[in-house]
Amino acid sequence: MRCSTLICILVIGQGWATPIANTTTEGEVVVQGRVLYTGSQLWKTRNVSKEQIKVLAELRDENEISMWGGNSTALDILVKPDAVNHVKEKLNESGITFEVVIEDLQKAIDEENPTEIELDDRRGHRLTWQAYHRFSDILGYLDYLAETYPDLCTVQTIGQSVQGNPIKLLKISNGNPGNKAIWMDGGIHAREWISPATVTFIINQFVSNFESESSAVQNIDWYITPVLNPDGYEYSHTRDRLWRKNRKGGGQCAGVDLNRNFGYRWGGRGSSKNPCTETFGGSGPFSEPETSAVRNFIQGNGANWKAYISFHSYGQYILYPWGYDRVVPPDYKDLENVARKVASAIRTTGGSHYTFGPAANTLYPASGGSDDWAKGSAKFKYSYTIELRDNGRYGFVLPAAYIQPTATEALAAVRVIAEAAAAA
Ligand code: 0X9
Ligand code: ZN
Repeated sequence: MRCSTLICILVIGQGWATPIANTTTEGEVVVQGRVLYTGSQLWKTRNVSKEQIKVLAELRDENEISMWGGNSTALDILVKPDAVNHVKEKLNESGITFEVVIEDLQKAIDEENPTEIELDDRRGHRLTWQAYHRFSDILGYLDYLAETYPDLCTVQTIGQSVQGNPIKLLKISNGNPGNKAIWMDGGIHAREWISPATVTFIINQFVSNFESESSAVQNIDWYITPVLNPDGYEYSHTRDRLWRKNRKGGGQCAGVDLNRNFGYRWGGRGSSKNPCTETFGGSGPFSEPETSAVRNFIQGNGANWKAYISFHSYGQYILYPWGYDRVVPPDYKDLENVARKVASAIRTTGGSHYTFGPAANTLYPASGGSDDWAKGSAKFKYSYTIELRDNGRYGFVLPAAYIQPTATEALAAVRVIAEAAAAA
């Protein structure tokens, strides 16, 4: 940190050295070990039929596009620079309507995160909610909390990632023995930077204004892991902004999708056996240290678990089980009612529209998710995946200026879930 008397400049990014260009087998340009997305475009397609989806799937298999988010009503695709003309032809030929949302993804990436921010006389930690921070800043913040609020906050390491990074868990508790418990995690998917930023924002609000929170919030034991996939998170900062999985293995086909690795109906629809794909579920349920750390902690801890919340991005959804297929649990009405209240609290707080519903029906079937395991195996009454902003204007590359508005809405969401948990 560079400091004058009152103002500190926090340097967040890393410097650039002389560029040496390389190309991956995927056709991406790598400069100084960093994947560049110069000329890649984000397109939004509309109302894609089952037949038209096949065209997109072919283009994906030929490595001309990759799927980002949304569902068939509005599906976002990333078009590789060399494929722009061919994909345009293909889409026109098959009657798929689309609009270009980001002309040059690398430019959007370069503008997403300020590298220097000014801070007023800050002591004790480097975390802000004006920029996306590196894993070390987030860890430093958790340690700062444990030191500064020893009666309220404790930090423990519940496991180690594939590359040996600590999976840290913050417990916020007033120590009341009758408390119910809520689990929150962020950063299961590396590139969804808004997720850890939102989780730490919620932590900050709870801890620094604990007395002004509702009695429901105060009388819950909060167990919070802001970055469940630290290796992937760091990799998305230093090497490839669009990295999703953990960093198991190496080379072109590294990584397991941690949200396909949880052990409830593992290996079913929407998860892949091919390590080279984005949705590889791993060699077996809980094969990964990051997911097994969650299972071991939750199963061994004996807390009175009531709600499980996983933060992801993007698309603005409140999803509840099941995700593995288009079916719902017997008490889905309870989950639906809370989800409706969550959506309305978000709307009132920040104006954003969040769609709610069972995950497989609302988004797509995908097995091995944390939400399904929490509901199906660990028997949490309420289990949600919250897909944060936005709706595909920036997608994963959401500018840092949106952290505070997004997280303020999410805080309202969590308060609603706390009320439901307290009453459960
Ligand atoms: O596909 C996912 O893992 C989640 N979407 S994301 O764009 N963040 O990757 C949705 C998961 C919903 N839950 C289940 N399918 N279980
Ligand atoms: Zn995700």
